[in-house]
Amino acid sequence: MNHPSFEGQPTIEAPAWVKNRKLVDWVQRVAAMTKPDRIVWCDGSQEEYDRLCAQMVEAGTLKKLNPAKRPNSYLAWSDPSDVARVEDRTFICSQQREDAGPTNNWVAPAEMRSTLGGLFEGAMRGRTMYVVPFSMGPLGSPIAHIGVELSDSPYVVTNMRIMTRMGRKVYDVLGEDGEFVPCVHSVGAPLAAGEKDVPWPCNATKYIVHFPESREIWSYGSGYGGNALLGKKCFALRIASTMGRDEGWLAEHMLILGVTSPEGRKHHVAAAFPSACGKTNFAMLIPPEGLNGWKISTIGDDIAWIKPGKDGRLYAINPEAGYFGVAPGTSEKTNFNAMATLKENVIFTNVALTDDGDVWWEGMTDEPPAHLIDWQGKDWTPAGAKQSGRKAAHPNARFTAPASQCPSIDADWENPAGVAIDAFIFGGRRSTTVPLVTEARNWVEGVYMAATMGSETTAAAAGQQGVVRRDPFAMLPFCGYNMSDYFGHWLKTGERLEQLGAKLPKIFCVNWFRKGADGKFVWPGFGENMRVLSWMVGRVEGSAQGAEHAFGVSPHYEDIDWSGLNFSREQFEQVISVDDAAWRDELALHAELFDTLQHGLPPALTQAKRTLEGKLAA
Ligand code: SAT
Ligand code: MN
Repeated sequence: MNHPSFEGQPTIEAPAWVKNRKLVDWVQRVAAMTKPDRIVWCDGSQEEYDRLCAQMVEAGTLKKLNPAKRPNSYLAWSDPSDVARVEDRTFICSQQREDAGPTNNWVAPAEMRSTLGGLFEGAMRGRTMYVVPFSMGPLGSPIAHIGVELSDSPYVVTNMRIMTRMGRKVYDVLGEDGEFVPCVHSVGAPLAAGEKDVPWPCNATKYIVHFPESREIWSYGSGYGGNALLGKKCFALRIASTMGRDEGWLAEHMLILGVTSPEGRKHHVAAAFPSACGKTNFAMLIPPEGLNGWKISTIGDDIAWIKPGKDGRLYAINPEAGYFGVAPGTSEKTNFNAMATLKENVIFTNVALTDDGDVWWEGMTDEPPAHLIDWQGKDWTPAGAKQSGRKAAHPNARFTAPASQCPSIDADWENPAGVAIDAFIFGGRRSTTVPLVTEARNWVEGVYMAATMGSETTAAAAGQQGVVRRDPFAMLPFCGYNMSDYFGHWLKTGERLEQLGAKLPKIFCVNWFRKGADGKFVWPGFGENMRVLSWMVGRVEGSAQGAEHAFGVSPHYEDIDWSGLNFSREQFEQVISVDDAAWRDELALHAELFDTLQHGLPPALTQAKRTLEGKLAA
């Protein structure tokens, strides 16, 4: 198939296997605007991946790691200013401001299009524009959707090949007139003729823009993670959440796991935690000593697409094909399965380089190596770090690894029909107030818990860390529409399922992060979280006991299986207790949130709040 060239532009010859006219037209239009030197239609092959990696090694973007230690793996160091998502530069440009809601940055679509027009004009000069077709979800699954990203970053192409089903097969599913979400990405660093490139091009000006009505994504100025791998937060959460609102399904910031009891009964759980709060660890959990009869299998570690089935149950798929996980803190002890997943075929970003050509990060081993090159390319020694406090790896350093390499991967992880969800878990990072685990007494109370969730901020987003902010459903940075309407959508989903006569999934709220007077975490977390999970399974099956308090049901000390762990009644009290004064303050913060979200806030939630206040006063 040949297409006419136009002035000043390279000939856009789509390969014969690209049959989608709309796609070819769009590529032409974006090329005419961004003016790349050449266009490469990616096929997703291993040869293409290897070639791009070799090119990036040549350009200094990647270092090839020692193949004896870490076969087929690479290390990228980003520009020090481009290390996390930029929430204040992320925009939802719906026609109506109210449709973006008070928690999103909104700019009128016409105004934003004119801004983007200026930024993208000639933005890819001197670079290659890659056409990256990808499927979020198993190819052809009724829950999956297709996107195409045009990017001038080979780092994006190689990461997208790990994170999504990327390549030629997508065109077969797309056919001549299939729908796709168009995603345009530029690092925003055009090259003048003969100008030498830098290893990590980016721009101080950043725009991460979503047009929910036309389902478009435009990203400018960053090469990093959620800013640039547009299938992930931009498509699979912000755009997909609006698709879900319109079509009656859910796109959530959730891991998905299978939990099999010692008796062989299997359940599925989807759990929402904010970025860098341990979703990957929880999804790959290995049961501790004493609970070895239990088994956890991994379906996804970050995003769930969930659609109601005809039987009234909710079926979830993981739209991704890889993990973009936080490296620091990951070790054989904290996440054995992740470490096994990282043995080969990995792209590391912003971790440290060892003298023998491997990687290291804080928490990977008890003893740091005697010498490293840190993520900024500087010499690093443990003694030097003690003095300067400088980390070898950036706190938001990441690994990109294929999901198929995870030893705990669930047999159904690519099942196009998804898995039926039995329970939802919502969790934040809170050093005080919120108990280890609480079960909501009903769907509305569960939605209330999730809606009012708070969490201390982490390094996954630029900005101050460790301050509590409300993060409803762990979706604050990811909901593509009005948060109040999103709550309404959850309530409606529950009503619809109930009408179908199905048993609704139970909803739990957890907090692994309560601290004692010494400032240390009281709950050991990681594998020990299995004890909490097994209690939840007992509640789902109707066998486990609990104590009712103002906010729901929590276990007594006796209701948890403590075999193999020394955890005293007093320690348990520290993580499970409900302090009335602290909760009165907490409810005042819920009131603040509800004030902000007033417009369109479902009355059922205001009512739920009044009920809780009544119970607390009683
Ligand atoms: O940078 S990402 O959005 O991909 C990771 C995260 O913040 O969860
Ligand atoms: Mn995430």
